[in-house]
Amino acid sequence: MGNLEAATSKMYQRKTAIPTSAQVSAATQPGRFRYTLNNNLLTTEQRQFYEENGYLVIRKLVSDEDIERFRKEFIRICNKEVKPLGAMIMKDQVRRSQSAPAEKAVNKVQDFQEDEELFRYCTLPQVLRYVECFTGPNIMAMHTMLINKLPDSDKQTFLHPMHQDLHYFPFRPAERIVCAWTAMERAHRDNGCLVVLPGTHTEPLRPHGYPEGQGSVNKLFHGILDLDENSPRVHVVMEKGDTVFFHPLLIHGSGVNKTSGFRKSISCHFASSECHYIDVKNTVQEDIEKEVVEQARAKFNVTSVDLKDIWSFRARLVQGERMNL
Ligand SMILES: O=C(O)CCC(=O)C(=O)O
Repeated sequence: MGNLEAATSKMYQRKTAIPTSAQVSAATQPGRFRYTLNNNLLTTEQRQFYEENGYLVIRKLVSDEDIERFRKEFIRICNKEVKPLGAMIMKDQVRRSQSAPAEKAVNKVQDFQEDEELFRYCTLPQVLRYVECFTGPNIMAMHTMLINKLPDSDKQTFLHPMHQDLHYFPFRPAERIVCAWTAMERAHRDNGCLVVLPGTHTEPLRPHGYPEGQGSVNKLFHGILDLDENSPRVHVVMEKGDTVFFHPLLIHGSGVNKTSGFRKSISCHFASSECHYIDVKNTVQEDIEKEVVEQARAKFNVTSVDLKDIWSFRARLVQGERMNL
């Protein structure tokens, strides 16, 4: 058994294994609301907005104090003072070759589920109250990221091409998955705020890859290959602590950072623990499976790991009961 599998089986034994489809579809509201569940938190207008647009911004949800703690932990990780198990520390391709200091070269810390300080983000009660409106009460944190959008180089490597997050996820249903993305400083057009195509969460998953001519060379920053560049876009300008919740089929991305500062954000994709894994063979997700599995096998030096193992390793229960994921 390799390191990853051993860690997975030791740490993540399922509490229960209850069949899912009936429960998940029972949780789906018939008729008016498809993407949100009945709750006592969202106003009808907020629900309607998410139903129509696929995203919802909640102002000032995360405190300055928490954000400062996340920022300090990010610097500790960059400086290798802490090395969270399984975390991927991704350096920008251009800055890496220029041997810039670590915090000026690291553009992403992914899979920080083993870092207690950063993972606190995924357990913040004020975030989970909103998450529950989309996932229901049994909540898994599935995918974590702290993005440090670096000042642009002439190669435009900090652009995040337009994509649908479901491209990366081998679990369903999409309606019971939501991303929470919190601005760690003001995010605006000049430093590469999120850009969304409202309403695209109602469309199917599209083929993704490395789009040509967009300047993005960073590993696994996939984009939609046949995107209509004229589709109406919204630049989601956010203040520090503002949090946007969005659907995994919503087409989104972010532009280059034209300022001399950084643009940091912390995010987590949450899913109902009643979601189930799917086999992505012969689907538009087949290629991403190969790339992710190859990357994990190289990183953990194991040969027998598969996509489901990788996701089980990342997944953490943050509220309620663990069912299928
Ligand atoms: O933070 C960004 O710049 C982009 C994030 C993004 O696209 C994502 O989380 O899927």
